Amino acid sequence: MKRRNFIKGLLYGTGGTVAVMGGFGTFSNLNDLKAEDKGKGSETTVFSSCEICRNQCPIAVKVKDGKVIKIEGNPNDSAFGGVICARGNAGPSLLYDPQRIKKPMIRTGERGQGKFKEVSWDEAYTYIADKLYNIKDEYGGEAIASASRKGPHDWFFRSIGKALGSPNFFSHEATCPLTRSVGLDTTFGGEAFAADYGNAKYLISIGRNWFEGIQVAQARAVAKAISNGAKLVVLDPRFSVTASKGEWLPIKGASDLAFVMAMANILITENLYDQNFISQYAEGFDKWADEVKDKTPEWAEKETGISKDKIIQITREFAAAKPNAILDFGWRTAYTPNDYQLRRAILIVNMMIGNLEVPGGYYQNKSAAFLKNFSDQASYAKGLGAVKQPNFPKAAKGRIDGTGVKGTPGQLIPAYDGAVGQILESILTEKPYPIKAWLVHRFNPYISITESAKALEAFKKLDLLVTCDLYMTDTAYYSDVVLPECTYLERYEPIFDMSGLTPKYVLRQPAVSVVYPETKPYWQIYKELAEKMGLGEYFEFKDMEDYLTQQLSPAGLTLDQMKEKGVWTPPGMKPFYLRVNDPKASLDFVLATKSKKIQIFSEEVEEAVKQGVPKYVQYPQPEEGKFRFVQGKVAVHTNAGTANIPVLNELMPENSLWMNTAVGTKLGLKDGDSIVVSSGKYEQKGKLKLTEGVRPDTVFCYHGFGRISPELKRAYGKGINDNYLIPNEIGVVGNTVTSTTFVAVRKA
Ligand SMILES: Nc1nc2c(c(=O)[nH]1)N[C@H]1C(S)=C(S)[C@@H](COP(=O)(O)OP(=O)(O)OC[C@H]3O[C@@H](n4cnc5c(=O)[nH]c(N)nc54)[C@H](O)[C@@H]3O)O[C@H]1N2
Ligand SMILES: Nc1nc2c(c(=O)[nH]1)N[C@H]1C(S)=C(S)[C@@H](COP(=O)(O)OP(=O)(O)OC[C@H]3O[C@@H](n4cnc5c(=O)[nH]c(N)nc54)[C@H](O)[C@@H]3O)O[C@H]1N2
Ligand code: SF4
Ligand SMILES: [Mo]
Repeated sequence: MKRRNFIKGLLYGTGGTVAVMGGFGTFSNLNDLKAEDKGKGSETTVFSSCEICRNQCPIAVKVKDGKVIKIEGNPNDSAFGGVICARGNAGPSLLYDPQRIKKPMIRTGERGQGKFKEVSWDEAYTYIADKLYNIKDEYGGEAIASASRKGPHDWFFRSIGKALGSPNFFSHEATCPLTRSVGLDTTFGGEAFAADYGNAKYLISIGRNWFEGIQVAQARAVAKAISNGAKLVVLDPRFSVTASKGEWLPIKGASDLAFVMAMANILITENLYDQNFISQYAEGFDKWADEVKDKTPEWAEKETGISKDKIIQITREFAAAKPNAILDFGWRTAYTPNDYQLRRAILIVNMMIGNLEVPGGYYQNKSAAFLKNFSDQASYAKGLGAVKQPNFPKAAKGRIDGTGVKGTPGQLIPAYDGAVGQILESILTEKPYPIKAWLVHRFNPYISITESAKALEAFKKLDLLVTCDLYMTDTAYYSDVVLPECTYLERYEPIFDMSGLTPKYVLRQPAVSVVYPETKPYWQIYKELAEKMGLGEYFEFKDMEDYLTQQLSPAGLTLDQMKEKGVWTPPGMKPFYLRVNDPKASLDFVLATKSKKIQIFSEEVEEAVKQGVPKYVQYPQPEEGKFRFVQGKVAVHTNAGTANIPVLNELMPENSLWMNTAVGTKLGLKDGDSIVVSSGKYEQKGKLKLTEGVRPDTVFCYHGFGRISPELKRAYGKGINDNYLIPNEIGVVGNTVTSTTFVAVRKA
């Protein structure tokens, strides 16, 4: 394969052919599959969805002689336009990678020594079942924690711990968009909101990097807005690909709230905000106006490093484009401890230009359940059903992270997600009580949660660590039991609700039989484990076709119908914005707060953290010789998930530390130097990249490198693990905190 051709096909192309690297395993119908030998002898297309990241973009998988030869975007979905991203092309490279884990394994040596024996599934289940029941008997079911990347697997995966009486479930969200979710919840009364980038005339990003932190439909929508003449402004301490498409404002890290509050100040003093919108739909505006009274552009210039004239200019332009302008609410929103206040402030400034439920603004996702409220839309409301589960036993104790406790910050944390960083703390301190077992699915706490060394210490203290993954990840390497899943190209999954301006359902189905005969889909793994443990009653379905039928039939849809196009939206339905024809339309069904108003002042937030409107918190700036350390995504890798996938590893085998050229030169450092980056307690070795594209007081690296599992033979030992350097600070709403650590850099 020529690397250039591969790259050419990647981003906005039609999906280049990815050469399949590595050998083929034996095919078998052991598992998921009645997809038998789709496409034997001839080329066929199977519509499914990608999982190289959790966006689940719709795909068209080209299969020839029972093998995946190419993946393209599913042309049946206009928002995606038949396009996938660079990483999505790498599906076959993952599928046929001989370095995937192929059999269940049980640890035989010391933890972290990497000694395992291959076992049968039955032995693996028996081992886990015995350990879990012993731990439950000795410490109570609450000593079992479960953590996964949020997704459809949760329903199956979480059933094990729940059935044993544990309240301790965690998604990865605290490391990702949790502060945004809390911001949305406390301001609008729900999380299911999105931005209509494609129709915006003005876009301001606060770190949101659409062209490297990719979701294909969003990247296309932003690109469309720009090509239609929208202005893009990007606040980021480093020059991202997105910044290169607009005006880059290299803001001081952790100071964004000052910029946003100054925008509010200007909108008020220059009378540029939408008073009608605010008085009809919002409450608590006076308290906010009071709070931002002294947040002048002059003040914000000192905090952010962006000139007052620039802040005024941007705010005026933003207001002039109202209501078709978006101050973006971010995605990975874990910069500072109080990040959720930044997210609330962003939402409030948006509401000051009245951009809710209009094209080019924010909107509530139009799910079937939502549409039922509107007589002219109800015919499109085809809601999915769910497989029923009996009630789980009530947990004897509260959660370790205090989620749900009234009058504390825990009150604000969604119980579904929790504060995943707390698991490390509770294992080590045994407070509020010990955690003895950790079940991990599709998640790599070593790389993904802050303070990797603490994760290793915590792993060592556990009685049971189980990891289900595709690879022998760093966390798997320290586990007692490793469970090999088959890939997304080899399995069914529940229907994915991707509703936006219309309802949308996306199918995942196997394109080929399992490549490695002893790998299984998660639904089967957890169903079989539950049955082994005498908990089969929680898995009331025969197989995934049965599960999908139970899901689809209430919507009047069939599995065959879903297979035809891979995606479904109600035929004939137009994008639904509530205020497009009537700017005074009721938003009673959009705003699920008690008062049915936008809570600029939130009583709930006041009760939980004594800050009913967002207040400014000033974070320290790095002293001479130190740098603020920030991180982010790169277009050709997903988080901690792809560093070892052959073609993606070939494209980018490691990261480097970005430092401002003038500063580096002054320190006697050269581009490409081997360096040590130190946060005091912890150090990482890596390579230096000198660039104009980062503030002089900041260093940056791409996330997901510096892997310690020798079984990741391509990625092992390469690059810098950002989370090795960052302390495991738990933010106000349970979030991790990744932009307030300072580091020093020296030649290795
Ligand atoms: N190619 C690719 N696409 C992905 C992913 C991936 O791994 N790879 N991951 C997916 C996931 S899980 C997510 S959450 C999204 C993430 O999408 P984004 O949130 O857009 O991406 P990040 O790269 O995490 O963060 C964006 C930027 O924040 C900047 N930044 C850091 N600290 C600060 C600060 O204090 N202030 C400001 N203004 N900027 C700061 C960083 O320099 C970085 O450029 O992308 C998704 N899409
Ligand atoms: N310092 C710092 N920390 C960060 C970030 C940062 O920018 N800076 N980014 C944060 C963000 S936004 C996120 S979302 C998290 C991501 O954290 P994670 O959710 O841990 O990362 P992922 O890359 O999504 O992959 C997790 C694991 O899932 C496995 N996997 C992939 N597909 C499958 C499958 O089909 N089945 C199974 N069983 N496993 C599978 C992969 O092999 C990988 O080991 O990290 C966060 N941590
Ligand atoms: S954004 Fe890329 S990697 Fe993620 S699901 Fe979509 S095509 Fe796959
Ligand atoms: Mo994320």
